[in-house]
Amino acid sequence: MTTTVTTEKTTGQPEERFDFKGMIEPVWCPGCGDFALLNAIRSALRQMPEVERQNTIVISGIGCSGRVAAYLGVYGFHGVHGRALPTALGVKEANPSLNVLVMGGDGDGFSIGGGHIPHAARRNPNMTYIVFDNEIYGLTKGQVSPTSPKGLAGKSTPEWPALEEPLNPLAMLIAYNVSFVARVYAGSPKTTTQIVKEAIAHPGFAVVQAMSPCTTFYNTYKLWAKQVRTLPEDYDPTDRMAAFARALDTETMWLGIFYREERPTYEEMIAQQAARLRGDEELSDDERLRRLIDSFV
Ligand SMILES: Cc1ncc(C[n+]2csc(CCOP(=O)(O)OP(=O)(O)O)c2C)c(N)n1
Ligand code: SF4
Ligand SMILES: [Mg+2]
Repeated sequence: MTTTVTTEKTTGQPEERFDFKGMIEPVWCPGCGDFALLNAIRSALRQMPEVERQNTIVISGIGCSGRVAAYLGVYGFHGVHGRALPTALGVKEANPSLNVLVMGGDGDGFSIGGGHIPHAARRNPNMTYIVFDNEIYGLTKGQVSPTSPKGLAGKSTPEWPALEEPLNPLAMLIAYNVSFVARVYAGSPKTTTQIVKEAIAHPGFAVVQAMSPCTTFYNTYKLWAKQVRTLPEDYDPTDRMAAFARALDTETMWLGIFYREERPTYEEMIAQQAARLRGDEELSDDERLRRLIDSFV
């Protein structure tokens, strides 16, 4: 059931805001971190007057987390495993006025779909990708994922603990020059809401690693509770080397915005290129006159 909630507009007048609840109740296991992330994302959307349900779409991957497309009351597309990002890029470039949110798991985003991230980063589309990272394949019953710690024996492979080193998604995203890189934790919902808002407001490709314990196949609540800390107040997210240093500190699970940079978005660049090819780009009077004279000589 969907309801509306009352918020205060900047004018001080109460405004009815849609609560961004989908029509389907989540079927996640009790205690799954995805519940807290879903609620934090809904709060973020509610607090952003510029985000309306009719101009917002969630493109999700396949996995427990991928179900989120059905649980948010906006347009949704539950795509193919590992292909949420290219699908979202197509949607965004076809209709740049949409708020495009991409969501999926660590397996979906960093394993089968991992090759799409650097190319999205190069293009810098104005969209937000939230990776629900439980360090396990939840939907398919507990196989180890690209972020599982070395030595973790998934429930489906109890005699064969992971031999591989885990990926470091934050270091990878910073190396790819993703223009907004952040980490949040399901156990810190207020910070999550705040950072998701900033990610959506960021004019460019924003990726948020959202740590989400899987109570059924890899319950990390106690472990992560000891590891999480918020980035210090004087931390400078425009300093890329400092961002690397924090990302490489794997003893602490730092939460916050690691890195942000503003540069032209793919939509802006496409629009400029198209205008240039059509010959209707915005030119100064001097430039128009120069081109007119050139056309006579
Ligand atoms: C092409 C393809 N390969 C494999 C699968 C099987 N599969 C479905 S979900 C999934 C992994 C889910 O893990 P993750 O992305 O971390 O999501 P979670 O369930 O943990 O939220 C896999 C391997 C599939 N659906 N399609
Ligand atoms: S299997 Fe894990 S990730 Fe999937 S719904 Fe259950 S607790 Fe959540
Ligand atoms: Mg997972």
